[in-house]
Amino acid sequence: LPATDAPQVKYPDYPSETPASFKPATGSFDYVERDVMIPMRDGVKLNTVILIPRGAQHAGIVLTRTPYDAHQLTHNSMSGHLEPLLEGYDNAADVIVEDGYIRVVQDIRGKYGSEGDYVMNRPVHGPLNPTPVDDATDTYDTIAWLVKNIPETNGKVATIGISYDGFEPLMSLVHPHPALKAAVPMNPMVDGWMGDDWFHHGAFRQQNLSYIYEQEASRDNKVKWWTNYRDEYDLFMHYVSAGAMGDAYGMRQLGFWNKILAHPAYDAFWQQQAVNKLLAAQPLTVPVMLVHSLWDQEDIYGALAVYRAIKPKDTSGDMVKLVMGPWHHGQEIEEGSSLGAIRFGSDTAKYFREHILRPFLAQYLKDGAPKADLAPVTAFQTGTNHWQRLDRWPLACADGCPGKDRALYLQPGMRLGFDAPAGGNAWDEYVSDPAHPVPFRARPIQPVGYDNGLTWSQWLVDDQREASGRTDVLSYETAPLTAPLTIAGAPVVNLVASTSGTDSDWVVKLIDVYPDQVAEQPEMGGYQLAVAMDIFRGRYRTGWDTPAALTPDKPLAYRFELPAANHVFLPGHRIMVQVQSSWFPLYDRNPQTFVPSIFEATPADYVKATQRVYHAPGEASYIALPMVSH
Ligand code: PG9
Repeated sequence: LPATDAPQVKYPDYPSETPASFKPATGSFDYVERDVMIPMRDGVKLNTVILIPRGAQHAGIVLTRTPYDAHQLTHNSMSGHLEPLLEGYDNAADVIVEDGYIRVVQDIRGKYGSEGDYVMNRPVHGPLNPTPVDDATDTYDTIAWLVKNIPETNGKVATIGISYDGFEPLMSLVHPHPALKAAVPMNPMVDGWMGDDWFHHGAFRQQNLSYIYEQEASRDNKVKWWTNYRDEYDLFMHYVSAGAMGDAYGMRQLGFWNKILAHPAYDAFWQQQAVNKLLAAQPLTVPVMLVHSLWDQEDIYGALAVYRAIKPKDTSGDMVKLVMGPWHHGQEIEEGSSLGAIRFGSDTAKYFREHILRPFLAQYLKDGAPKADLAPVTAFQTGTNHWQRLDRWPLACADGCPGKDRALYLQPGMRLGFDAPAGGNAWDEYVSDPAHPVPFRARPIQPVGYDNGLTWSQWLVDDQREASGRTDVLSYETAPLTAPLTIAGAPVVNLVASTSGTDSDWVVKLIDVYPDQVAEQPEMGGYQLAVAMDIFRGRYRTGWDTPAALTPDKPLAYRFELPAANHVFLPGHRIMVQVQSSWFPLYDRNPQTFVPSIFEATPADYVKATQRVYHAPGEASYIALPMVSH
């Protein structure tokens, strides 16, 4: 392209057909667009797209702050009508447009059209952020400007967003602006190490390298990731460790990648930016609706962690609502009648937007609107496929809940049952070979993403039969149930296991096995649907911030929560528990040799290990099921 500062050669008798400037004719549009650079308290200006329904008066403002390009998010399909313009990521377009809200989407500091420096999930001012500004102050300053400079508003603002954009409504709750009347964090990023995007219980989600690369390499994400492999399994095997891969891609130029390399354990860097911990220490002064996806393949930890942290502050019972739907990450603003092969009998996402989100926003943004008739918890029960109005969550737990956990024991003969093992063989074993890690889904493994043809969003509901047939996966199973078995909470793994190595990963899956034949949906015959599964990196067995070598061949106890489930195992179904020691390439391989940091493991560190899972008296492995009596 010609340099814009090159001397322009003009031919007066043959002028350019492109005018010096072009002004789109938007008079017929049903909205007015104002793109403004809003100054923050430190002088940095943030690019803000403001879309006002034409003729709006006393309208509430629905604000999203995003690292994903405000202009793109508000111009999904060029149209003179607001709804098609807003269709797409992060816009509950039907609710926002039909209820006449002013839609504001802003590039966060350091991204796309905004000025300033970018820091991933910028920690609040404090030990991790010495500057006087963070996403809380930027939101405060933005809201102050909006209610002062948009005459069409009634001065009421709600923050809303999904994922990283769900992290932002949580930040708006820290020293909130008085015009902030409600926050709707959906599938929010909350604790990147414990259970959201970067690690799960210490195992690194290495397929997100491409995200870090593109999100950090340039302000407008124009520097794109590259690969020479169709199958991501081959890509990550080629580079051996995530650290070596990062070096091969030049990622030590990227600030956040260097912070990940420097903090492989759950040290102060991660603990001090865990948003649930931050909000637990804040007063709760703004009503919050937390939206959680039961099959959230990206941030399955965040919403419920925040719910646990702030619900105790809700003395009125009106400040915190929780919604749990049978969705993948962000599916609440898409079509919600199915996820992969799993059918829900109705469009659960539209139900959420129409009957839960719409009245909640109206109550706080519309002058004179009625109080929304919402239960403290609105949860979709999978298996039976119906919505529930609940007074609390969870319904069952170790103590303090209406229902009690009940131990589902691994038993000899690959059985599963509520009787503690009384005899038989004491353990089962398999060889975990880092040269042949267990794929987390059928190969070829696709990249993380939502582009056409990618099914990343569905992987949590993939049929687990692929894994159950492997010799390095143990599968324990009950007999077919004769009565419904209901769980409503977080299953807790209590594993007794040994490894011949000095470090090890343990992946545990709680699975609903469909009957061998399902008349109304034949392809579901024998389907193995995971209702809760997660990984635990053995080096953190005695402390999240203190990795320690495992004693080889010694049965050791591992205890960790699986994601919450709200599920009924129906009669004729069986319950299955699978145990394995790799989940590749989503998670980096454990070399099974204890090293200071797995990011720096060498090829020689990767060794086969013999894994044993115990089910003997005194060495019983079980899942504490959050059971609800019928
Ligand atoms: N939480 C989502 C994500 C973050 C980082 C890596 C991959 C996904 C998101 O904000 O889309």
